[in-house]
Amino acid sequence: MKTAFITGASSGIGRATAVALAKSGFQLILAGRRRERLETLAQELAPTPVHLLTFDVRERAAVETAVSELPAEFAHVDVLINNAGNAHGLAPIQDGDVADWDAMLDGNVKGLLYVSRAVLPRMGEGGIIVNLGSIAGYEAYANGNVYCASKAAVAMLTRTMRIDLLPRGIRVAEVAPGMVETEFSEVRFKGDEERAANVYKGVEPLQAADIADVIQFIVTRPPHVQLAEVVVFPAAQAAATTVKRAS
Ligand code: 8X3
Repeated sequence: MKTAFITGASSGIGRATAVALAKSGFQLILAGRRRERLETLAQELAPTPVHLLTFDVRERAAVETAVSELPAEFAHVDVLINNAGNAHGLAPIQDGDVADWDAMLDGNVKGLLYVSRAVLPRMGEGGIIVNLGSIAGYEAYANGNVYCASKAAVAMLTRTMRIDLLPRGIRVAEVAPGMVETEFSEVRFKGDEERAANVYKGVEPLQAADIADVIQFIVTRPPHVQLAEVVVFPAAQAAATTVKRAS
């Protein structure tokens, strides 16, 4: 049985990916900050073997300890899904909140690095890493500043990881979604539900399961096939801020 390691598994795209990969016959290492949610998910996934890790990807020591203590049945990792990440705030650069900047750079960029560094020694020929980028990594938009920069870093890290890991036979992909309805906007707007709801107003956004489908496709390709970058929009979106809304 192949093993997939998913960060940010307690909600959104990570959770949906856990469901999709369980259906594809993977056993799962699910990492997240919210233990109770992970436990509920593990119950839902039964009889799929699941190992839970509770850590915040921003805490390097916690990441390293958790990965070093994986039990023998989960010691080899075939697929790593670097999904954990968030947007915090949407403000002009001159008004940015430093804590928001730190959270995005520490989580979206450094967290991805910490997890990859810890997990890579457990991966071998035929392994696949999928990094969750964003259309925000390809297009600048007003007030996106540090979030866009963090996702541009994910895009570039994906490309450079693919080069560095070529000799080891590890494939590396980036999935870059546009508008997906998850807790993303609630987190970005710090619980302001009205502002979050407005993001999806008059639009049928993607659901987490739509992105999970794409990830499932990437990680079930035959060994000679490497997806590199996949940008995924809902039908009503053509670019980061070009959206057709029903009035
Ligand atoms: C999420 C997409 O357009 O809000 O990463 O940046 S967007």
